[in-house]
Amino acid sequence: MLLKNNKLLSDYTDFGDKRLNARLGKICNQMSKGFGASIPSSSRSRSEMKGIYRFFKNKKVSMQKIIEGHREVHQKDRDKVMKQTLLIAQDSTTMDYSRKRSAQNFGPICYKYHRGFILHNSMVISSSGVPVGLFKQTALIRSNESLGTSSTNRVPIEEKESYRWLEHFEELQEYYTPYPNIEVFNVCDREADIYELFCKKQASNVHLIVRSQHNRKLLDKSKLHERIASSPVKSTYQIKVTDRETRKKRKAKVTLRFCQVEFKLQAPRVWQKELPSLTLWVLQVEEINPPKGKKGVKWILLSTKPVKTISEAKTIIRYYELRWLIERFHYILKSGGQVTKLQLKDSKRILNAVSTYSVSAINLMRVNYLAREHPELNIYQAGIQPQEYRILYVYANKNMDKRIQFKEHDPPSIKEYVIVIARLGGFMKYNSKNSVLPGLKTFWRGWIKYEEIKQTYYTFMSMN
Ligand SMILES: [Mn+2]
Repeated sequence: MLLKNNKLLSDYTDFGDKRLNARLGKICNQMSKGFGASIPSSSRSRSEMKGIYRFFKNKKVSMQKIIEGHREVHQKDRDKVMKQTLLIAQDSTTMDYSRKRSAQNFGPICYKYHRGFILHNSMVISSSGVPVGLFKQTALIRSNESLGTSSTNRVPIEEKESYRWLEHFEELQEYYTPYPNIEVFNVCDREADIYELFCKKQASNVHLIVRSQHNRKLLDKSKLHERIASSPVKSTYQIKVTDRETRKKRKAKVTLRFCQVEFKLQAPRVWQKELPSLTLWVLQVEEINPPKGKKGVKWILLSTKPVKTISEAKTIIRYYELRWLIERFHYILKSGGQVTKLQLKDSKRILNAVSTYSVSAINLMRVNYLAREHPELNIYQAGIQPQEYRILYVYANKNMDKRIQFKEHDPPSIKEYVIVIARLGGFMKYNSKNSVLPGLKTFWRGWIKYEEIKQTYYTFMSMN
């Protein structure tokens, strides 16, 4: 699957240089094989390693170009779809390079002596909860002087760090406006509760779902949070929530409230433009009787899409729940991909490497979540080549379990395929009937081993 995708990647990437385009595809393949390993140890030869370093330092290569190329791969059929809903989760994560060679080329993060950058991502997720790819990726490198001044409000939004949320939102409106058959929900956490962001909404097929942070004053002088809390409960139902610390899922019984609200930024300051008033829909889910010692779920969400029925409200809540996947992406990129261990010298090379690793990380996540959300899909439908599946199954049959049989005309489901890969990574809870799925980390460990096995197989084949 990765191979197939990466071949396509070079067809869509345009660095203005054909050889460079082809290199990106190759390098993404390379990175996914050694995902989590250093560049020298994932290279087969010195020249291959040097090739990667040269690619990262090439003037024509940039974070933007890499992600745009990748985006054209996963969005290539956008003019053919009849009707589709996409979620795009936006979020930031800090990348700490304090103890690395590149530290001086970055800026402060959190504290003065911590150095690195803020990575901001927009990640495309299918409405059934499968990661599709990245839409946009930007890096924010602070200047030394900026530290400690970010709390001041006395600058126009365009000069603020939080402008990144608006920038990503504007680009995705521009991108999807010509495709009215695709409905897009941009899903953000509390950090994005920015008045100016809501004012940017124009495209009728692109909506915002943002978790509310500020208890804003409404046009009728009441307050947003009190207003929603006092509106009638429309439904009581169960949702699945993931515990932040243990990452275990549990069922939560919640009440659901929603209503329409109108507000306007009170008396704009001199540095603010006169902004229009906003009509939004506010939703609240609140857990009834959370388990002892747990802080129950309570979300207040703002939606630019009208919410009139209970089922529309539940859909918005579900989309917000799926925002969790971007946190998983940041986790796998940092802890699995080990991108903060990179020992490249300058910041440009690091940023290019981060984007390349990001493409690999998201491909890996996609296979894993496809198995969770569409377990019955057969692997051919999921785009996996018979050859790849054959290598895996022959190996597993000989070394792990006699029951794992390769049957060309009776391909396994994506769920079984993911479990067999994860077993290479030490996943033990396996029986063919009622098995749980592996976590991302185990899957990723198995994936690396699987890549090695494939590599060995191809090497031997080429000798004959
Ligand atoms: Mn966040």
